[in-house]
Amino acid sequence: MGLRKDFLWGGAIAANQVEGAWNVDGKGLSVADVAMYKPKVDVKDYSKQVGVTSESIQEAIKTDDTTYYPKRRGIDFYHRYPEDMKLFGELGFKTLRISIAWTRIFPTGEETEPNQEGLDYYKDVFKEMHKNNIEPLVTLSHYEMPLNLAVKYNGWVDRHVIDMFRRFCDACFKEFKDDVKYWLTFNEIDSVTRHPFTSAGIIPDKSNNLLQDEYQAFHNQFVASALVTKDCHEIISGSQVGCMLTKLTDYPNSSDPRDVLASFNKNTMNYFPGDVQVFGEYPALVLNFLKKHHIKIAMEPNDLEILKNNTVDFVSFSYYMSMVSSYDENNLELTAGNTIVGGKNPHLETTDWGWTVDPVGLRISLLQLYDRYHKPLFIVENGMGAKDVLTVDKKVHDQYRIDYFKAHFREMIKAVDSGVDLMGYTSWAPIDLVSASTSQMSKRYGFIYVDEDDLGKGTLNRYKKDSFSWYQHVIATNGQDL
Ligand code: BGP
Repeated sequence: MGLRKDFLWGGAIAANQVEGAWNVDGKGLSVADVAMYKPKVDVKDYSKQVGVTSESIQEAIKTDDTTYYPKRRGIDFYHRYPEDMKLFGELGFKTLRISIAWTRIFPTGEETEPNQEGLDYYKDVFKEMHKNNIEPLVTLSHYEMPLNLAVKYNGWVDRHVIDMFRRFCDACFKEFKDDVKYWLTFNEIDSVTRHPFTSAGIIPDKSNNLLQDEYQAFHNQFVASALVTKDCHEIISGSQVGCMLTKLTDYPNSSDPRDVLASFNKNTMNYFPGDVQVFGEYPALVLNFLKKHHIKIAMEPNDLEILKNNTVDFVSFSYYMSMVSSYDENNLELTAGNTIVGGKNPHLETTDWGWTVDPVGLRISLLQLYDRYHKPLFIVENGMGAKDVLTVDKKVHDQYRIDYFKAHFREMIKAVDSGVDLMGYTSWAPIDLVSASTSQMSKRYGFIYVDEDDLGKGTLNRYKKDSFSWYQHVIATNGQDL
């Protein structure tokens, strides 16, 4: 048994966390460009890390600062991608997951013609990938919608955004039809209710009814995802389109049936966006939840048909941690709660950011997803954020990262041996980058160290960590020698 021969080993990054060059070659402002690095916020307080207000956006628009807006500078991948791609080639990557910044192609989202400079940039990135024998896997929307659409329309709450997104995607499909076969529509689509601004451009203080707006945004994204899946299949023959979910595997805190019920409820809400994209319909339990909470989703007459007829080819997901639920005696029903922090699990260690380390949870997740969806799976994010130390001789001894991956790969292979159809694995992230939630550089994930600190100081030089040659060997032996 073991992994398939053409297993797609690689790494995953996102435009807004690596590129920098936030205001060059016609790029417009994206929601990521106004995300602040907040040194005083507790790294374990997720909601405060990603929160924005109308006021904070206006302040951000007025300044050219990159010190406290680190996603504007990234790791300068925009200029250094040939060097980085060579390193990925050296690692033996079969694939690299990147995203295309919508604002490089349509700076405000409302233009009718694409920005040629943006298209040319990605054309060259793909050329560089192919030169290194790396197959691109491209996310169309990874936390970087045009800021203009957030400010003007409250993001995905407004149905007009569907047409604008479709225009952007179609421009990409036409331009890159000979370069890219594998596409993902929305990164971690379930995150709309976790961080509505980053994920869907919803500015919470502009919403009279946030829950209502979030579910409307979900619906509009589902329809958009289905329509661009259809377009992609039509424009690029042989293309494959996947959904992308955050797998937040939840365990009951005890065998008390009420804890089991609470955990079931949590998992049901976590599965819901995947269910819509794979089965092409809303689950009955979620429809009932919406009704009970007086959430009315505005739909066009043929929306449900669009969803039904354009489901995804494969299911991709991120896996970082598992969670634990205990019952709340006042509420044993489904709730919108979609947090990433649950109760403590005494069996598991956590990272410095409070994320549990649970390799068996990856095996469970693979089995659950395959059992539920019967579609090929793709792990497109998994990794460990850590505070690495660069020694004076420019080494990083990250045995803890090797241990983390080793344990996860063992469980991944066991799941495959149980019959799960797994297309590939891309680590998050092969190179240090700006953290999505905390905007820190010091939450490092890479096999490649980037000399840059939280405030943007450093040479930006790249150094191979100990884990670099280890991962290289794992890929070379197709996971047989860990
Ligand atoms: C996922 C995102 C990524 C990424 C990763 C790690 O939610 O898709 O963009 O960054 O998590 O999270 P963080 O950067 O917050 O540590």
